[in-house]
Amino acid sequence: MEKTFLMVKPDGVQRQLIGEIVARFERKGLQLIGAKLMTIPVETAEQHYGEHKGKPFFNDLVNFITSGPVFAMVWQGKDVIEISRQMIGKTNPKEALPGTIRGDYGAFLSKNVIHGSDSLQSAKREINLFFKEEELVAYDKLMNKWIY
Ligand code: IDP
Repeated sequence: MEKTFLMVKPDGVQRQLIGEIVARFERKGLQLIGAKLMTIPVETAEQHYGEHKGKPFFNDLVNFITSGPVFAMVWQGKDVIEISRQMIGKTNPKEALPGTIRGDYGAFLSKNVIHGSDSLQSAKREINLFFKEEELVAYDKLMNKWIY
């Protein structure tokens, strides 16, 4: 089964959206296999957003993502990367469709509530950056036979 890294950003945690967001992915039929509330060390944030290094918003991005706790998660399911990106919506909440997480809860580009891996490669990299192997819990979800 495919895995992805999803993270409620500091704005989402402060706005008490963790439950809403987890509920959406659960109802979609995806499986939570790891989660933790944590404050991201600056070096980890710089690695996580490495592709944006050198861009004008990079420092603000790192400052923001390390400014308060995030809720880091690993979810599993068939095509989970594409499905979760669809559910998250476009990067800029102004353009994200209603019904998506950013479309429903976000109002500003740099405070867009949630992060989700955008490819198999970034999912692997981000899961390894945030989670140790023993923090991921493999378990049979009986409901899966009604989902797939
Ligand atoms: P994504 O989060 O939808 O994958 P990325 O392009 O990887 O989007 O950008 C990472 C994060 O950086 C975005 O979620 C957003 O919060 C922030 N960001 C992206 N572009 C800009 C910008 O032009 N100005 C300020 N912040 C930006």
